[in-house]
Amino acid sequence: MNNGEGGDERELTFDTIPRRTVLKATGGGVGLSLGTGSVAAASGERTVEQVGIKNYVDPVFGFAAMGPNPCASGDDSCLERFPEQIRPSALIGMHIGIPGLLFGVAESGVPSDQTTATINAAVADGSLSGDQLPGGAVTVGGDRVPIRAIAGALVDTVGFHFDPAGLLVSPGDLVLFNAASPDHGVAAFHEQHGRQNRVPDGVGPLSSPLVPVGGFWIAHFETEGVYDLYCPPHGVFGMVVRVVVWDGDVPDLSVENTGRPPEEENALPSILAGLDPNVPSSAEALESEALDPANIVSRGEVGWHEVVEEHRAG
Ligand SMILES: [Cu+2]
Repeated sequence: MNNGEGGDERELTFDTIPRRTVLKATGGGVGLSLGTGSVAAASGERTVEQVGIKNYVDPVFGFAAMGPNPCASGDDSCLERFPEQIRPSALIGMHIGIPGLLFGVAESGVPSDQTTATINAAVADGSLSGDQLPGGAVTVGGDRVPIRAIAGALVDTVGFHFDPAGLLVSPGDLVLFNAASPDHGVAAFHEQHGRQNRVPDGVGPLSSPLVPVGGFWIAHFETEGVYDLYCPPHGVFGMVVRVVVWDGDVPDLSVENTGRPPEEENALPSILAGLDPNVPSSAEALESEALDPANIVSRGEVGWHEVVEEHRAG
C-alpha cells in the first residue's frame, strides 16, 4: 500500500491528469475534454488560458485526482511540478497522528476500567507522570505490552489532523490537500452541510470527495475572508483547519449560527477503548489563539502541534 511516504516521480502534465469531461456554458454546454493541454470544443481548440482556471477547479467541488501525485511525499517543492494552470500555492496534509499501538489496544481492549482510568489520569496534562502508573503489562495482539508504553503512546497522540492547521493565502490562490493517510475529506462549515456558516458570505459549501491515499484535492480560494473547514469522517475528533484569504486588512471571522457548530467534545476515546488523548475538540481548535486569524496572517502558517500544545498548556 502506498503510505504516502514514497513520492511519485512520474511527470504530472495535462496528459497524465486523469481525463475528465468539463461542462462549460459556452457552446451551449458542450463537453470539453481536458487531457492534452488544450481543450477541444465544438468551436475549435482552446488553450487552458483561454478556458480559464474555473473550468478546471470547480468553485465548490474543486479538482480531485488520483496520481501521479508529486506531493505524495509532502515536500513543498513538489508544487512546482504541477502544471502552471493548476499549480497550488500551498499544501495541507491530512494525517492520522495516532500510534498503531493504541489501535491494537482498542482492538484487544484494556483489562479494566481501573487501568484505563489510571492511564488517563497519568497523561491528562499531555505529559507522563509515571509514578501514577501501575507497573504491569497487558496483552495487546498476543504481545505483553507495559502499561507505561501505552501511556507513552497516548502522550504522543495528536489525533486526526490537518497540517498546517492554519494557512494564509492570497485571493485566487489554489491550495492542495494531500492524503497522507486514508479516509479523509474536506468540507466547509456551511449551512448547506447543516453546519454553522464559517466561510465568507457568498462562498459555497466547499466539498471534496473522500480522498484516497496517493490522491489529492485542490480548492480555489477566491473571496477574501476566513474559511473554517473540517474533515467529514473526523470532524468529531477535532480535525479542522482554518484558511485565511487576505488581501489587505486581517479579515473578520464571520459566524452565522445556521446549523451545527464545531464539536465541543473530542470523540477519540470512543474508538480507543476509553483511552483519552489530550487533544483539542473542533471547537477548541478553532477558538485557539494559534488559529486566530491575526496570528495566521502574521505567521503565514501555523502547525497543528502548536494547537495541541496550547490546548495542553491551557
Ligand atoms: Cu480526516
